[in-house]
Amino acid sequence: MKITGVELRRVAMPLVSPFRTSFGTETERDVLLVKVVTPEAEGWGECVAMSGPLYSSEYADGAADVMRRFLIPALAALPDAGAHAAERALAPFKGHRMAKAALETAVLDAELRAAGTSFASFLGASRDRVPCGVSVGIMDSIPRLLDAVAGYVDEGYVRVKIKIEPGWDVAPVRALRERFGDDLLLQVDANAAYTLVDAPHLAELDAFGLLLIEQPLAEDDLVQHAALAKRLRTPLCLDESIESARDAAAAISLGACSVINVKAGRVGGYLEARRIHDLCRAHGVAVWCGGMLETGLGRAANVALAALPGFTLPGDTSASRRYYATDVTDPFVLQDGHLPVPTGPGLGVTPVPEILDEITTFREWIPA
Ligand code: NPQ
Ligand code: MG
Repeated sequence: MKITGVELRRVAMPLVSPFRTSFGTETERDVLLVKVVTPEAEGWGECVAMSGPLYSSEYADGAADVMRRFLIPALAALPDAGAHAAERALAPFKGHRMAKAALETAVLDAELRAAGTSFASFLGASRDRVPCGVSVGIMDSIPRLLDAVAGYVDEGYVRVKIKIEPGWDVAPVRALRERFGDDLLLQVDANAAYTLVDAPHLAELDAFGLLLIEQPLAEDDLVQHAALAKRLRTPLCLDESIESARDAAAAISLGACSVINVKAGRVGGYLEARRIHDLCRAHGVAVWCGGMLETGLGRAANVALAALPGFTLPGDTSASRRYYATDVTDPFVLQDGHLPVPTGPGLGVTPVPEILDEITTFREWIPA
């Protein structure tokens, strides 16, 4: 499979409601999509970088730049560009994992479409549907949070995660327990908003039977996460800190976490994401599939990944309408709290051309 060229596309997708985290408020998803063209098939990838470097150091314009200057030329030089060859060709370039993941995913999609194999079957999925959780942003008040969560529970979500930050943590969790009871699967995500000084305060969350607390401390501090984990009964989950299978191995050895949020974009692609799954499964560390407000393209790949046997906790694999009134693909619709794993070749979904064109803000063709 020789690459003919790559199309970069920026699309603007308004969110159905603002999404506030400890690092900011998003009202629109500004996404970079890539399409890899080969004589046999086309493949799609979605770059999960935000428009600004707030969740991680990567950002959409930076990802597009490193793709066009370095990553796409390296792929274009390959005589036979499968996903494994693509991963090897991109490895010499440091960092830029979200940019690499988007390209590797597009190459894999093209490869699998040509072979008639689905992402799920390529990755080793063991289920045909996955249970879905929902990530709920920081709200202006507790009544608003309770209303929002009630809506999601009514829709059927099997697990709720709320974003927390200093000043919005124990009280909202207590209110959720009072309103929805102890049976609601509930977890919290701090996106690195605390320091180890907050350990006694975070330990107050132990009273509420949370599934886990996600990324309480800085992304580059496994040692302090290990110290914090010893002081909490709530299982500690890492997100931003885990950028590779090597990071996951280090975190497990250090006792920095007992759960890992796997996001293929954050770790450089679905091949590395699967390695983290395999490593965690061997160590009895639970994994679940995170989300980055993906369009239907990224969502399809996430749902396939979440169908692997080691994904024992519900993921942030929400339905399209959690974020978007109109998705670029046929929407993912929740059925009894689950999403169906796509079965068609590759991602099993394609962008609807008219919708894609309508939301495109920038388009560039890079010939190989
Ligand atoms: C997390 N995702 O687990 C991330 C953070 C996040 C579903 O909670 C635009 C693009 C806005 C990516 C907001 C969820 C985002 C984003 C939050 C990612 O930490
Ligand atoms: Mg997170």
